[in-house]
Amino acid sequence: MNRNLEIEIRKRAKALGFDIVRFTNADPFARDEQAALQRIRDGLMDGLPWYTEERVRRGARPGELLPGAKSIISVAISYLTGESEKAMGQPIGKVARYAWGDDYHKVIKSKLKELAGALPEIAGRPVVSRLFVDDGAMLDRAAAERSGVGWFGKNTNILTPSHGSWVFVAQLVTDLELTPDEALKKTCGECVRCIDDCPTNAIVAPYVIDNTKCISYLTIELRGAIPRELRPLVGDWVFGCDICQDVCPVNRKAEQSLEPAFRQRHDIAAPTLLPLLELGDEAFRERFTNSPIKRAKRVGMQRNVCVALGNIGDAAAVPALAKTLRENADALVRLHAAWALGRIGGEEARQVLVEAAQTEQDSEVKQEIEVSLEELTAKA
Ligand code: B12
Repeated sequence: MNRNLEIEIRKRAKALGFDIVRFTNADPFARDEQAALQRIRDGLMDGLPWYTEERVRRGARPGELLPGAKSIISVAISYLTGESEKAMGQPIGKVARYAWGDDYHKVIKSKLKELAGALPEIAGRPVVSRLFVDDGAMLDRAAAERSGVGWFGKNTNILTPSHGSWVFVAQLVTDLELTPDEALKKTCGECVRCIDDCPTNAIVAPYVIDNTKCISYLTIELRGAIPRELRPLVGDWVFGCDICQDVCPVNRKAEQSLEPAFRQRHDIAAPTLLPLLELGDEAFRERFTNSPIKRAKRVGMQRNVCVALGNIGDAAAVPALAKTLRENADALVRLHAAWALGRIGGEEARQVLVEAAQTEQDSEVKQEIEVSLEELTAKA
């Protein structure tokens, strides 16, 4: 066996653009399996129907994901790329940093494929491997922790000493014997900033997220209505949320990303909101080609835009919201437009709601209009 296997692999992975490269064995992730199963049983992963007990059991056992697995090459790559460029004079929303650039699944998979392709030459024998980044069953953060890529923050994000939590983590499971690195001996100590500052109180205990309250879930994964009581707390986030990372002291000294594919795309990091209400399905797909934002779908994004406009409270949004309430084909979007009009308030918004109450056919939208009107009357 090549005695410099780990050194060579690390060198290749770094040359491909990974910021951190570590190794761990392919033993099961026993603590993480139990924690994830408990989370499902406690209802804290509700709303993610694909996140099943069966998936967790498989994902916690690298040997089931790749028969003959001996080691995991565990990598991280930063997506921290400066501040967002904001247009002036119009309502704008916030997008979580991880979605400012190209779709990270594609970017990272292509790098890991190249790394996998180089392994036989490095090892001097055929190598079996399987890659994972985000969308596979693998418990990505468990591998990142055990290999020493970073430590678990109380917000459940993996914090790296060099790049903070602004990293994607990924793995190449292989049948190579690699000397494992040690897990880091770091913790968040007494710090609870992320817990205190989460507007929806989604971090219900250190290391435990209630998915159903996390703004990231509400704006990306949730397909239905955002619960009424949570809408004001979502603020101006229209895709994902970074609050628990923004307030984290470790992230203050994080190094910047060197990956060109993650640089912010025009009008994505801080999108002007009103034009987004006009997009049809085709235009949405075009605008967000090769962007993680596609996951929210056009309807989900327009729902989020309505909520953000309601929370921003700028009366300049009333005509666009009125048009959305009258014309948008999706009841889910109309319902949130009605809510936003009620939240912005004022005579013009009230008048739009009164008129829509006469014409709206969908019972849930009708009910939202009525509640919003009642609230406006109570406020007056
Ligand atoms: C489902 C999911 C979500 C869900 C649920 C989040 C969650 N906390 O599980 C939602 C949609 C809300 C979400 C949001 C986000 N996500 Co997400 N998500 C995932 C996914 C697909 C699975 C995560 C999972 O298994 N959760 C199950 C729970 C049980 O795991 P956990 O929360 O990590 O909890 C662990 C700890 O509690 C630990 N533990 C238990 N007890 C104890 C005790 C101690 C003392 C310690 C130290 C640890 C510990 O064990 C648990 C299991 O490992 C992974 C990709 C993957 N395949 O793994 C990406 C992933 C976790 N997401 C990622 C990202 C970037 C995000 C967001 C930052 C995006 C955004 N800006 O909006 C937010 C962050 C929200 C947050 N604070 O977690 C990255 C995180 C990278 C990192 N640095 O950690 C991942 C790893 C994708 C990737 N490959 O890069 N996500």
